[in-house]
Amino acid sequence: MIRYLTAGESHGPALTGIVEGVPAGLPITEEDIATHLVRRQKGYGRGGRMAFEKDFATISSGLRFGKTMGGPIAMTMPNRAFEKDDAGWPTVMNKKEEAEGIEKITLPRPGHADLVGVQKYNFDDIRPVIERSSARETAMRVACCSIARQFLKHFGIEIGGHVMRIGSIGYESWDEVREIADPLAEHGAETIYKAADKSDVRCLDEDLSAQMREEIKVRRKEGSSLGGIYEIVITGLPAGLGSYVHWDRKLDGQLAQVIMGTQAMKGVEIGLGFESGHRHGQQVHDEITHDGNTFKRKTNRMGGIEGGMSTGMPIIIRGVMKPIPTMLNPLGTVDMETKEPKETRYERSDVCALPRAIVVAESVVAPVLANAFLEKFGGDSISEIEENFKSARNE
Ligand code: EPS
Repeated sequence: MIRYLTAGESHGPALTGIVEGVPAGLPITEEDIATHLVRRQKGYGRGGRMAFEKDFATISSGLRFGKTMGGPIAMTMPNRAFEKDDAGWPTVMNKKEEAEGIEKITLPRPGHADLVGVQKYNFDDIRPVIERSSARETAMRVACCSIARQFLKHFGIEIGGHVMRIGSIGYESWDEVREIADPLAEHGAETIYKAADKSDVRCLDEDLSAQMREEIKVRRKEGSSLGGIYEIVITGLPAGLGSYVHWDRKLDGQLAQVIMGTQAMKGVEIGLGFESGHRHGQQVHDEITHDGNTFKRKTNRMGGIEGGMSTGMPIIIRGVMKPIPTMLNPLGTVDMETKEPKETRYERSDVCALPRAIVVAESVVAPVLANAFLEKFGGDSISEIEENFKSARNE
């Protein structure tokens, strides 16, 4: 089973990652990983930092002659901000000595991990909370998950996401989204992300993209921020991954956890999701058909999962991201030291991180899907898994 850990602070010297459980013989290059790292850095609404970070994960173990060896894969990625910013991070984030005159941050931002983080870990300064709760960590998460993504791709399983809504601008209905996304998904879900990447807000609809950009511009001027809703589609997954027999083996439950485990996410749904509660049964369930070769569904409102198992139809996951809590226009808070009411202070931040966060969401589902696949067809090497997969399909 594939698992991974990341380490690192937003303004520390580097991020580190270890991926364990990847079968031997999987072709991987640092450039494959960089594809999604570069994508994660792009998008309208980002702040100043992405202008100088050049995310690239250097692999220091686990590969030989371009292929995995079955052992842990270790990666490092420097934070350019550590040296480049004039904030003096080597002093502020010094691992040994405390310097004189380092300003304590004592004004927690509503909606951020700030206040509960200091309460939990008994700090008198928000800095350590900011550093690890920051979405900077997602750079290494994307790198780690890209390896699982590469594994899936090897077996024809593709992942692609697009933005559905930013603030008040977005599609009106499920059908409207299906009309634009489903024809692309027929060519594999990567077609979706490649089409979405043509828009700097990662929306498949040109008119909506222009309106979303405008909405971000307006909120930036007002000193506010924006979140939104996105959709991740997965194609090529065979039927029967996951299980109904225990709660923790349900594929939808496992997918929901990794989406909710991503910074700033406040909700997740599979397929029609919450809208199923507004409709009656005839309008929700997907009629079963058979094309002479395999079972299909006439529609895919269940989002490719029934009973916690993949149906063989594309998996459709939607997530909602809250607006970033760091805003130029302040909100009311309390100074942790004096307990006096104050206004939040501003730090450099993105206005809308959704077009970037979508790459993180595409990435985090990959190890879950890879593990569901390995559970059924698993082996220690890619060739062994290929054999298992072929024989399960009677090839
Ligand atoms: C983040 C704040 C910003 C973002 C950062 C996440 O960083 P800074 O405070 O240095 O400007 O740019 O995101 C990244 C650095 C990244 O790579 O995604 C935060 O507070 O979460």
